[in-house]
Amino acid sequence: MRPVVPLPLWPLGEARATPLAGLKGLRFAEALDATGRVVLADSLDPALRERLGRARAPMAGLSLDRPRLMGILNVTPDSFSDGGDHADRAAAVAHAQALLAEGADILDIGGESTRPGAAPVPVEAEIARVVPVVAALRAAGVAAPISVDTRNAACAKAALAEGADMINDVSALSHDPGMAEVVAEAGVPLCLMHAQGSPAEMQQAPRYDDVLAEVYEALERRIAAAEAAGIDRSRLIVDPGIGFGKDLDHNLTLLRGLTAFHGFGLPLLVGVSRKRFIGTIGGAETPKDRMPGSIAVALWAARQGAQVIRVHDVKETRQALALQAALMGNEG
Ligand code: 9MG
Repeated sequence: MRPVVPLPLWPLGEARATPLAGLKGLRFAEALDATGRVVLADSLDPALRERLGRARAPMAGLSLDRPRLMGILNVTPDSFSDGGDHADRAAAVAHAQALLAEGADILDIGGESTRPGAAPVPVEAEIARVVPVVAALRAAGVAAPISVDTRNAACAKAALAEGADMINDVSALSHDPGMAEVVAEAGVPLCLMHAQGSPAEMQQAPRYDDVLAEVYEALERRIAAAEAAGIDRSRLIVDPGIGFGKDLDHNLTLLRGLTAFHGFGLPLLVGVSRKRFIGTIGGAETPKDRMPGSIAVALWAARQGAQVIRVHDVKETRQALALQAALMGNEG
């Protein structure tokens, strides 16, 4: 069934309206119900209203009462590292430090490309790319939270041992049967991202009857699986997985209905940076030319109450968010 979609009120909303997503100043007074009709927030199930509005638990020490930026650090052959080379590692560390200086709240380090069509990487190679960078960042005194973008338990375990704080699993625990245990034992936050299919084939023919309902229900099942495996619900973050087994219309429908995902009562992470649909709509074939469109969608996500936004262009997105927050009467 289609989830309830709260309609956020900006700027500042009415003081009497219902809080949304635990974000300062974000409220709603109306929502779309399962049939798409506008209903008053007051008429919603009180338990759902409570989940929609409650303050989110901090994530890796970051309070989530304002949108946070997750800076992307890919350590793949098409970016820096081809397997632990020292110069590549130094360049990756320098890039991470630059992202933090530009205003990233958390880093997301990944050693396996999850682009459409990307082939899986042997876990040993992934570990060789990611773990030395985590270790080098900690050795350099970087105290900022570090997330590791991995589907593999062995990589997660090794990175956590070197000081990573969180796991971002684009398979939502469905790739590696050992991942849940590693996360449960470490007691770290885990991002459960929705994907239809694996990166290698997910864009071949993505199909849904009702993409918003199906992604919501799939995430609900992954949350239940994580909890059944001993991961505390308070450590979970959800993500609709824009571009992961979704065509352009699927992506737009999910972004229009983003507030539905606050119904879990959990932090919401959104990643759109430089993705294909931005190039398609914005007429930018090359990913690096997709910054303006990426910022436009990041601002949209923040207005829908996404607590964490995953971006390549930290400085530019930070500036745009600051202006949006000022216009909305928030401190950003
Ligand atoms: C690794 N990665 C690439 N895109 C992503 C997205 O949209 N969300 C998350 N959680 N991870 C992503």
